[in-house]
Amino acid sequence: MYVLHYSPDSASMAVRMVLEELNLPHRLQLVNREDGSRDSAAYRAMQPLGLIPALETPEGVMFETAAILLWLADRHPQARLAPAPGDAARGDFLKWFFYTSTNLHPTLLQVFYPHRLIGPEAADAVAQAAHARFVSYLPALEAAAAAAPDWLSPHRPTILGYYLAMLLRWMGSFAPDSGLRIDPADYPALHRVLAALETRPAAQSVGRHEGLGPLPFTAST
Ligand SMILES: N[C@@H](CCC(=O)N[C@@H](CS)C(=O)NCC(=O)O)C(=O)O
Repeated sequence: MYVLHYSPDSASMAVRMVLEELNLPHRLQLVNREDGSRDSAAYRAMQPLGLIPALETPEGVMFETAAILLWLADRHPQARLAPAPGDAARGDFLKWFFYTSTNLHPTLLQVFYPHRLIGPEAADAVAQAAHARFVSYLPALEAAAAAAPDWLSPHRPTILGYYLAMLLRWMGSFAPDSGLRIDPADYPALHRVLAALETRPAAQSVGRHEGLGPLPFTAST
């Protein structure tokens, strides 16, 4: 039995959707982000930085969203949520999956939490700069998605699709006058992936439980 340490509308969301997508029995363990439980020795033993998510598996604890998603896809290859090792498309998929986890995700965190990097006097400038960098990453991804490869397509769910959908949901959540909002409709191929994914039972079910609204990925448009 998997145990997902989660918090609503946090990075556990994509993992939870993929667990649902794979119909894997799992228990949810809410991590309270306010009461310091992320800093407990027990939680740090699972996730050394105290971040969400962590996934307990029969073979040990997994952490880092991208690692968990890839591990799940590889463990359950019949669902084809990612090209399997040995598949000719594996290389292309890996490039864009790591592009997302090493560029988009950390940069997004700087947009949301600039004060973790710098004092209040420069926090706004850091957020704006990180936003510009995040935007600069999107045209290449949009071009990759335009070819609707099996690993990022509106025709099938994939771990890269869920990962990107989550990140773009958050970037779409800023107020229009903040200068930080990204409208996924500006990226039509990616938008098609998000619009298809958000209708899936897995996304809808998690969306209901976590209060993400009826269109969890494109509502900002
Ligand atoms: N690189 C980590 C980042 C995870 C992360 O930043 N999680 C956020 C939630 S979205 C978190 O735990 N933040 C702690 C907090 O509440 O401040 C991963 O991909 O798992």
